[in-house]
Amino acid sequence: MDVITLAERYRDRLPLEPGDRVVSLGEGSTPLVYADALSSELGLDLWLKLESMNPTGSFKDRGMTVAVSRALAQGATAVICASTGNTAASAAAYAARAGMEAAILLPQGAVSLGKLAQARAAGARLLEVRGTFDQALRAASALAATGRHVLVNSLNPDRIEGQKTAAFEIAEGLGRVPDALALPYGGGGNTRAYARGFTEWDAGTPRFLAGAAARRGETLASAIRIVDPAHRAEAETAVRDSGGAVVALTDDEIVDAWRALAEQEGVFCEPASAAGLAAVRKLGASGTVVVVVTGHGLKDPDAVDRIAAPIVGVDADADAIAEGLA
Ligand code: AN7
Repeated sequence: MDVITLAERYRDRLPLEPGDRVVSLGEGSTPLVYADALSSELGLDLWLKLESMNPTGSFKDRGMTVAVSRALAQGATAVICASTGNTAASAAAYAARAGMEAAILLPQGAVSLGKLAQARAAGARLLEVRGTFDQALRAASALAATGRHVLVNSLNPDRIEGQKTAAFEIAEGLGRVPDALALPYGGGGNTRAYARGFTEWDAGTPRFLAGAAARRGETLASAIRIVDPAHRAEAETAVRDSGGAVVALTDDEIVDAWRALAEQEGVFCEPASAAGLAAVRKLGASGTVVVVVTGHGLKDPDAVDRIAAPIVGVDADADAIAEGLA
């Protein structure tokens, strides 16, 4: 038995041809879990869509299965992306599975440990660009335009097509479209993907709460350290049309939400992934609310020093241990 791919579940809604080889790692079908403690705290019905449970630990895999499958079908032998880390980890894994090369441009000193480890392990060509993510993305697009590499950033429309399937799963899982949907807003590709997904599902659209870093260029949430969102116009129009809002968040607000997810719900995500919850807490919402948890906590172990208590050393002795626990 092979894995059930997104392409099989949503075959009629994705741009894949019947004969195409689908490059899949079993992405999608992620858990939608009820958040008891946070629901009580906020006075609403809060659900968490754990996109952190995708094969490489982030929502990017939904888009990457489609983008890499299409690149393969078109005869490409190499993909390229610029990335704050999760696109890199995903592109590296799916390219490896497809037998393709992956070239990855990283903003200097700005990608967390786990994501780098994933991309390196898959054998991707990693280049650290002396510059920001925004500069690296422009360079990746320019190189892709010369022909050998297919760009697998979300400027590639196949990425958005794949990512829209998360909206389908949420509507199916709840048996209805939620009243609000909150998620992090970096480049805006994912916001756009959810908007498209709910539009195609054709049963109403939730209010979108898009949590962005107030200080985009400096936030500790390195995944969304993006100054100039590639999808700003479309993403913000979709948010506005839904009656929702873009919510500018301080790092303290993001860290508080991140701690609440881990300590109150047992959901360990990377800091950027808490921006959806932070947006709900800041702006308020009502009814049935889905918070999208976009990436796994193990991606960014260094960040844990910001929330967790230090580890205490003890002798292997019951009295000393009891004292250590006091
Ligand atoms: C965990 O990997 O841009 O608003 O290069 O890794 O669609 O950009 C990652 C973005 C949210 C923002 N949560 O999504 C990349 C990259 C996590 C992320 C976002 C990202 P978009």
